[in-house]
Amino acid sequence: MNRTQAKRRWLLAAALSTLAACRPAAEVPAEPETETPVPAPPVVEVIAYDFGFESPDAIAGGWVTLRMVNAGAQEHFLSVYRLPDGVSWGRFMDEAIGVFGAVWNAYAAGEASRAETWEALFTELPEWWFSELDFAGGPALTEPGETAETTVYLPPGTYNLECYVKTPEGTWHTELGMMRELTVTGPTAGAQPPAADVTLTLSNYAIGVAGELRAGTHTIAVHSAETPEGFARHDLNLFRLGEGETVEAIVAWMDWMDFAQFRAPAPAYSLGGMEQQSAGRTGYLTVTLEPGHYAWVSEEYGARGMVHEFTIE
Ligand SMILES: [Cu+2]
Repeated sequence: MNRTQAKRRWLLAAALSTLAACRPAAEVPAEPETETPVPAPPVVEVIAYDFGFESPDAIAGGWVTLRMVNAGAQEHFLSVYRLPDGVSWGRFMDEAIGVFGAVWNAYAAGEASRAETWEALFTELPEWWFSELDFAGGPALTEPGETAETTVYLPPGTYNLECYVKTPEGTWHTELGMMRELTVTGPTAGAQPPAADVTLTLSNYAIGVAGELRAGTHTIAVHSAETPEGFARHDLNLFRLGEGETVEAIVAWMDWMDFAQFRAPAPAYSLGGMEQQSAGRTGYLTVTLEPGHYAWVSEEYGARGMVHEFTIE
């Protein structure tokens, strides 16, 4: 290398270093993140099968994502509710489920009319059934082979996991084993629910929709604003309607007091939703929507107008 070449090299290096010094600030590597990330809720997997739940005996509470895998051949859901303090799962089975069974069996045997049976449920079930059960939500009706999840808040306590769809022959899934005790221990530190892009508000008796449902994945907040006058609390089931399938047929099928109804299979494809929540609760569900025709349908209050049909282009 002669002196001229060396000088050119030096000039080039100097020019490059000047350019580097003039880089816009945006290209300077950012400072490392110092904020503590908010922990996502832990995922609790529950396998629903024909007929039972495979789930942990005990979990930590707080915000929890309940993921239900339907490994069965019939639709299942995962209703999750906390028993009153001092009521053990065994006592719950005797005093609530036992009473429900006796009232239902009298109805099935033709010893009581539908109206009398309805009345008997309100008079014979323990008062705490109506006032103290804390319905926390959970994945609603889900087609065999599908997985559905909800993120809900679980305070410590004793819970019941339940699915009461009927078999094609008319037997409650609960009678066949779809009831399971779950113990929830002290809250998980700091877990927060996901951010929602759509909110569905359930009141007496309407579904309020805030936000827009488009093709893709959504996190939907479902807020139960009021306690309905009926047997069940507010819930929402999501269905995809095929050719010729109607919301009217789903609403008729949801009538669990009709012996011929609420038997698997459902009259449309079920994609989860939010099981019953006590008033004041908000739960979150994540769903991926492809183009098609859909409906949100309340189990007990669909006949009172709690349905919402929508189309994804
Ligand atoms: Cu079931």
